[in-house]
Amino acid sequence: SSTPVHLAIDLGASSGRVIAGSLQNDLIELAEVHRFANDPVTIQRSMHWNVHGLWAEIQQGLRAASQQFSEVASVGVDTWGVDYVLVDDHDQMTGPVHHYRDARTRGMMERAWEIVPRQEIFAATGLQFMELNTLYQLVAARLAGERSLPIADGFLMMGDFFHWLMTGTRSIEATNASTTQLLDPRNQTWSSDLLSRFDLPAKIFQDVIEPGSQLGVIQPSVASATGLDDVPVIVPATHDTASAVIAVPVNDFAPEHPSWCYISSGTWSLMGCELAKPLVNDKCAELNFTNEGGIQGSTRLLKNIGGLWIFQQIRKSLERRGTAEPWDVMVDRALAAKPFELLVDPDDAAFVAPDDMLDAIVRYAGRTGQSAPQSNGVLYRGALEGLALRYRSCLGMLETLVGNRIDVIHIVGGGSQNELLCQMTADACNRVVIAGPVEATAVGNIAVQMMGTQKLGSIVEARNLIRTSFGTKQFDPTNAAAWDDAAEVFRKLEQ
Ligand code: ADP
Ligand code: LRH
Repeated sequence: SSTPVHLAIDLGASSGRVIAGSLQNDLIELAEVHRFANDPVTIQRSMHWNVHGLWAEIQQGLRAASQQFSEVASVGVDTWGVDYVLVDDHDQMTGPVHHYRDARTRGMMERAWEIVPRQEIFAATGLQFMELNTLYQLVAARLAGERSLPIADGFLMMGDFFHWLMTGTRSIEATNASTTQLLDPRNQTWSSDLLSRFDLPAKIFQDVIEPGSQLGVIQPSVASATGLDDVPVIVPATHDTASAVIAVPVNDFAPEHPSWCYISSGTWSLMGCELAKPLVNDKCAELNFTNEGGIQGSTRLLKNIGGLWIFQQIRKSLERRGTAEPWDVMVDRALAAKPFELLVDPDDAAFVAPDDMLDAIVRYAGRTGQSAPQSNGVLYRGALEGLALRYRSCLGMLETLVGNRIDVIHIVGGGSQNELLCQMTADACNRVVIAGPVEATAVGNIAVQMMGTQKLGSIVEARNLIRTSFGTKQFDPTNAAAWDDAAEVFRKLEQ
């Protein structure tokens, strides 16, 4: 086609894709150009990302796009949060790229709090406490004396890293930088106090840039590998969750009294509200919610929930046993299974990185006084019901924090295709659920590229366009009462 396309490179924790987006008859049209798995690799006992493989896949996708479309207007990358790459003054990586599930951070929050008390870290950053945060990864690196840190000259987050490979220019984009727990959410500057007290080299953290800016163009070596000569790289909201939130199909932006919340549903479920400014108070700290950065200085007040990770890992376990089934078959079996036979708390520490998820769930059932699942249907259903019940708890906490009732839950991302989970969410939360778009992250990425090239004016305009461009599906609560009893049981399982 001859309409200019914008290319979103969207890397999730389970898969990556290159998606082309263009304006056709006043609607956004998407075309998936390339999709690939994103599987971690273990080197000795340490879990890493295969960044070389990802870069090869990205370039393959870019080449396919340059062959498929006559004009590529811009490119931008978004990825999962918290992970980083260190580079030296010779433009070489100084060490491996650790996966946030790598065991090196076990116990590191407690170690960090001995250096700077928990309340002070929260006051400085407004972030939820999770062992996987960049801060605890860097503390782990520092305490272990990892050599890659002192010789580093630059710190890049994953999206910044691929932008650097594409353009040769180093930058740190604001939304993903907000996941480090080292950035002040009120003015988007690095906390020099935290950096110095944790003895982290301040010089490697350059000032953050806002999404929407043009970083540069595809550099010659990459242009010859991909066929994308001189194509601008426009930095989107590089944190995948920030991009996904941009694509929530509502008609307002950062409302004062939010009547809707989102669940960005993939490997993780990120559930929260979009606010105009951070909410850094005691209640937020107590409920362990986070103030991550959104588009145009907005705040994503949210909580990380274990998400479809368990569902994905059940499938991996079954794959090893030669009995894995496709997602839709898993959902069908869960639908046919008896309700509330097994409840799995997605945030139980046992599920962060078990060697085998099936074994972990059987052990969990034993430990929590539940019977081990006797069929795959019960197993799948227990994972989904646990997730829906966790959403219910989280909704209650969110309403406490924002101080009003939330009427509608928007589910976006790959998990919005799981209609059983959407219905369970509506029932468990007793709220209307609106599902879609599925590729919200890529859509949000593309919308910011369109704003950066003056094709779209504002977030509200982008959202109106997104709403008309992509179908959504509504789920109304049906048997909320049945979930009240299950919620009682579930409350005892939550840690
Ligand atoms: P991430 O960005 O974290 O890699 P995605 O947003 O791509 O995750 O969502 C992946 C998840 O979407 C899968 O784990 C799976 O549970 C769910 N999913 C994908 N396709 C389907 C489908 N056809 N039916 C139900 N669920 C699906
Ligand atoms: C979702 C996500 C989430 C982070 C996690 C590491 O993909 O970016 O927002 O907390 O990955």
